[in-house]
Amino acid sequence: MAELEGLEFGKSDFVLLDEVTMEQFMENLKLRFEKGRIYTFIGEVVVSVNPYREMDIYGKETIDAYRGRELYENPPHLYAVSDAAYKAMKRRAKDTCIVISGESGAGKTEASKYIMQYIAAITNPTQRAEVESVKNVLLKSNCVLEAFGNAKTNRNDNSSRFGKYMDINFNFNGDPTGGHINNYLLEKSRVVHQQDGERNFHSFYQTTNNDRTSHKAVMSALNVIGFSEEEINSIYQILATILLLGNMQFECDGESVQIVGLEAVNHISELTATDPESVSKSLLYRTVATGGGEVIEKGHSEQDACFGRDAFAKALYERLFGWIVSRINTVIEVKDYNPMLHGKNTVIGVLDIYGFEIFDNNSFEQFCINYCNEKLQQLFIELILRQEQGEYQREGITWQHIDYFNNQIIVDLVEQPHKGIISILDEACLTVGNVTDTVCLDSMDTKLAQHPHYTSRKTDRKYGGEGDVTFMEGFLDKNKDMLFQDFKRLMYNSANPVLKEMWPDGHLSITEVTKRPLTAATLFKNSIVALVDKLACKEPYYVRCIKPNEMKSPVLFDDARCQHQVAYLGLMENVMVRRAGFAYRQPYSRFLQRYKMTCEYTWPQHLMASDREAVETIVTQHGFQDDVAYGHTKLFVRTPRSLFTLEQERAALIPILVLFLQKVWRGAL
Ligand code: AD9
Ligand code: MG
Repeated sequence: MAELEGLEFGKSDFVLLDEVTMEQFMENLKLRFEKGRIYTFIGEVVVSVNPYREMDIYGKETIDAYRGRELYENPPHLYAVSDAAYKAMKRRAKDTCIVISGESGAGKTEASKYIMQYIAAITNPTQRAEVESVKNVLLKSNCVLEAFGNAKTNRNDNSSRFGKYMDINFNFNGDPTGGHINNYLLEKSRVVHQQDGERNFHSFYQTTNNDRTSHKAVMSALNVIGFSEEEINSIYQILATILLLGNMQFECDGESVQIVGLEAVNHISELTATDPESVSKSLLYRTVATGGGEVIEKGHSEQDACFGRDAFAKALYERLFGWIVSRINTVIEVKDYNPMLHGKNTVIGVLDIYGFEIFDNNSFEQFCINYCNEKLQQLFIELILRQEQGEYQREGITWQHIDYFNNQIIVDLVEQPHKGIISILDEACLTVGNVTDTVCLDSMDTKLAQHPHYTSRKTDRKYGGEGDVTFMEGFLDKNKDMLFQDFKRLMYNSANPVLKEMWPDGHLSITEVTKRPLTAATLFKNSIVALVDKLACKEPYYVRCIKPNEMKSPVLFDDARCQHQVAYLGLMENVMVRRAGFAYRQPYSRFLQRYKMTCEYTWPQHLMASDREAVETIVTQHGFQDDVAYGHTKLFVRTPRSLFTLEQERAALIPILVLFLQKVWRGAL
């Protein structure tokens, strides 16, 4: 529980609410937002509301105030959790992670950057050059990843269109020695199509006049990270290629399909260091192996050619992005680390991943993103409960079970083998013949009709388009994620080694390609399962971000929108779990230090056998002995009211005490 700020700012920890009701929760959240207090604790979880304005709360002074302090010693802040994660890592050699969640525009990416800046600011006090350089690369990587992975959407001008998990490695001194970035499901469909009012990835505009300043920053970041000139040129050649593909048209002269205007082909061949014939061939034909083992070239229909062109453009971008991430990883990878010599190499992971998304038009991407959030929610519930339970056991206190909605049933609905939505989708994608999105939906309706959390247009006729609807249209294509092999071979045969490196699978000839690649949903599922495993073995810290309104306004608190987020983030459950047993706990020595002045037997000095005994004296004197439990090292308080009494008394005593001390000082007493 945070040290109490004045009550005019609301309660700095939701566990201190008089009653855990949605009404009280919202009232407190709103009051704090209006008073410019954008952070509030739920125990060790930080709830953050996007202020949509610059706040003077991230500077050096604030960093100094939080450095090395305990969570409850300062008002709630991102720095408080960052420091807690850092301390756990440093003092107890624990791998920790900070999971940041919330919907689009809620402030996750900004939070992740403040967290990284904080960690950078408090480490390497002796300014060792090699550590400084690691920190610099870690910080600069954000700028590059945002340029290539973020875009303006209708929800957020700088929306991350990929999920990011970054591990920062530390040596025994607690200084960063390197890191590793995992990226998840880049929304590559954006390369060829954007909804009204949205833009393509920032990178496409940064070479033109409107985004010049960001371009400079990206170039400088690429240089700092260590990208060579050849690599940087290749990046921009690929972007130019994608732009050319975007303008490419096909026409059919009745017999065969042709590319309109061959300059584009020549230009692409120059940019990609391939020959022009191969470029046009891969755009107009596909190589197929017949049943008899014969290899033939089959001309595209105009529709196939457009499909192939778009798939190629998307794949070029996706591979470029993946390559940039892996290139950064080779730079920040921890090298020459010898655990025998250097002690345990510990890690803080920072997860900034897309939150729940519900648009008017929800498609495959939203399905994947929301599935990922269900998985993380599952982990959140499990870990928070487990952590609480662990603490009570360690302290020898009886644990009381509380009920919460276990969303495992939703996770199963999506990922169960054979029966889950992903399996049904995959089955439809692997079936030869004309399986359409509608046929696949029929199959789901049959198989999942009985599931309590499954509804579809067929099983629920009152749907009519309002509410949270996901459209099946395009699902199968996005899941198959097909790219004609010819493009892979074209790129693999490029004379540009950077480009070639991005397409290692292009070395296979058509007869060698036997295995069907895994579908997009299955690949995503596998990566999320791996992510959850990674997080599950770390000590987790959470930042839950809330978007106050849809207008990007610093003054508007949209009650309904906020309440919706509080509900799906499970924040009420979080408060209840935290309060189920004991809302508040503190080591005896610290409790004593704070409240000893409220009891004549402990102030100024207590003469008891132990801190615990002194704490017992304070508790009994204030009459809340029935409201506490004594752990091995900590005092546990069941209801916040008891603590309020103490806090109020302490607040009333401080001015008297100050006066008293001043008098002593001046020799008046
Ligand atoms: V998305 O899921 O990637 O679309 P995020 O990452 O949750 O989303 P982001 O961090 O990008 O949202 O925040 C959106 C915008 O809100 C930023 O560009 C800032 O203009 C604004 N913002 C967010 N957090 C802060 C803050 N702590 N202080 C000031 C903020 N402005
Ligand atoms: Mg973001």
